[in-house]
Amino acid sequence: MPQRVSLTQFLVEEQRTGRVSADLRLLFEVVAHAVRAIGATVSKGALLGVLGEAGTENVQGEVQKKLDVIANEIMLQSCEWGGTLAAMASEELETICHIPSTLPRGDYLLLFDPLDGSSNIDVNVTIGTIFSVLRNPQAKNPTEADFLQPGRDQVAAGYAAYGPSTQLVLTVGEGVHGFTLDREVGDFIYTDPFMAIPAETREYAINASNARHWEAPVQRYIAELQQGRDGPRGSDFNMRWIASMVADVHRVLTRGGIFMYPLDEKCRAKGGKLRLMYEANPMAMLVEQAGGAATTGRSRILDIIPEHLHQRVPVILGSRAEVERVTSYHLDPSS
Ligand code: AHM
Ligand code: MG
Repeated sequence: MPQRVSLTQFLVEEQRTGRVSADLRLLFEVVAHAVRAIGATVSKGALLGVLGEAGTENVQGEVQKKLDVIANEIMLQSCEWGGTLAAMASEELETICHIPSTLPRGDYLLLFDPLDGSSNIDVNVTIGTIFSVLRNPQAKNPTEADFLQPGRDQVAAGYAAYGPSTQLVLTVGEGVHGFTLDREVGDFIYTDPFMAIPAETREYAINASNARHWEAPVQRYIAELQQGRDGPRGSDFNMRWIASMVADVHRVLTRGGIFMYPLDEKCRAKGGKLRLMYEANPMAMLVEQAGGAATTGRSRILDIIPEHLHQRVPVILGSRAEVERVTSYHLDPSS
């Protein structure tokens, strides 16, 4: 029987090589504990009465599902006591959340989307948790401004996918590593070392119902793909859209492809659909670490200097050659 390496063993070995600090190791353990708890709640669904709407709206005016609220509470409560964090920020909270003064504080900032893909909760389709780790740039109480660091400065990033299996995927800037939850044992097992996005792809993901709102470069790119072997690409492409960024990005990391939530007329006033700090940045770090690329169509996501905690950005990520092609169409004035 092949030797099974648990997340704990993986992290201890990473700490020994110096790639992961003791505090970061503990932070990963704490996040893993939280996502196990969220995954267990998600998997019970209607049996726990956790489906449906919570009857509230979040700071961004979006209707909250019960599981959005529950997952947010689990992340906050699970992560505050570890002693490695100075503050947290969440999609579901208007502003940052300090670690209570009764608890020890650490040097890291944690940002998360506690339950990504909320529209899929009630239909039993894969959803996830996305997180990003930054350094607290000052010794005292961090402010919201301290969170506004470009994605290239992330210390770590990752996500959990609650699908047929629960998977945890993370990076500390030295490759992307995937773990699968052994539910009976309760351990994440190292199943996907050094995940790499295949360079060649024939698969794309975009919400095609927004087609009439897209900008010309996106219209051109998708039209070329849809012409298949009769068009300029000379090859047939397949389309997938799960409407859970975690699930769509997980597929891209696993078998390649391109994922796009571009700027369009519908979301232009907000700057995009997806949030920079706890959706685009962590996914961009993972994708780049897996050999892919991530841009807004015009510039590298990880180089954006954030202006707001809940800032939105266009997102185009995945197999490098495809992302570069879409980006070149955006930069080509004739497109
Ligand atoms: P959420 O964090 O509120 O769930 O919103 C983000 C989700 C992404 O997971 C997904 O890619 C996108 O929104 C789906 O958008 P659409 O409803 O336009 O398909
Ligand atoms: Mg989300």
